[in-house]
Amino acid sequence: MTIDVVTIFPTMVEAVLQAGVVGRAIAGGTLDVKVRDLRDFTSDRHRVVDDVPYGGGPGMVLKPEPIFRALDAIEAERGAPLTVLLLSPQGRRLTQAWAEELSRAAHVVLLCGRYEGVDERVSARVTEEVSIGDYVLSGGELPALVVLDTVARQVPGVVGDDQSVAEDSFSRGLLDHPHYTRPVEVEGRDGTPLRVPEVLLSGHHAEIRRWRKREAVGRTLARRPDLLAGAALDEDERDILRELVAERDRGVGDGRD
Ligand code: 4HQ
Repeated sequence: MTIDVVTIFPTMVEAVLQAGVVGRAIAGGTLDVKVRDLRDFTSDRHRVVDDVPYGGGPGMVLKPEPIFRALDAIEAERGAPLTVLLLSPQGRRLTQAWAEELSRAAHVVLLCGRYEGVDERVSARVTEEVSIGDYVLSGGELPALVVLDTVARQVPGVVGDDQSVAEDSFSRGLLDHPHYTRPVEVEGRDGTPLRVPEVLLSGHHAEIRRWRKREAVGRTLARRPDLLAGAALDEDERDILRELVAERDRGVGDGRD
């Protein structure tokens, strides 16, 4: 998969892309990321990318022509119409399901805005606007990196173990179960022993699987009940959910708070 990122902060984007799983996928050629400096597509001596808003008001707006020239250059290189994703709080909210869909594309362009936003006429070249959530950031670079990371993880070969990606809790619409590692006991703030749940030390793999399902379903019911409507639960998980809901409705505590 190839991802073009158009930004006025190419070094910021490149720095993040060096690290971790995505960095390795780029170094190994599984993923091709091209970071394009929007200023390279200006035509004036000062490489100006922004201007004051028509109608007045605070802040600056990204000019359309450098963006058009950048997209023209990418399109000429690809020799095909582009899928252009503009990062914007006005966009469609990014979900795991959408990220999985995007990962099946051969190519996408991530267009990062800055300042108050992008001249509206750029929308003529935008396939879809993407929001990563209802909060305001200083620019589209961090959202673009979020989209890139979650899409890249779904590309075969990017994460070492394809099975772990497929089984990722969010792919199934559930929160994850708790994780523990050594040592088996650590000391809490007031000296209370904090132990790993006994079942995980038992070596009973069927019991461990059941415990993890119960934890995942229980946490989802307690913290994100909205997810359950769209979750792909297996038969065990559906049974567990029915039990937990019945307990909740009878007012039985589960020790979660
Ligand atoms: N911004 N999800 C403002 C975001 C954002 C978000 C990107 C800040 C665009 C102009 N993008 N610029 N939240 O806050 O995607």
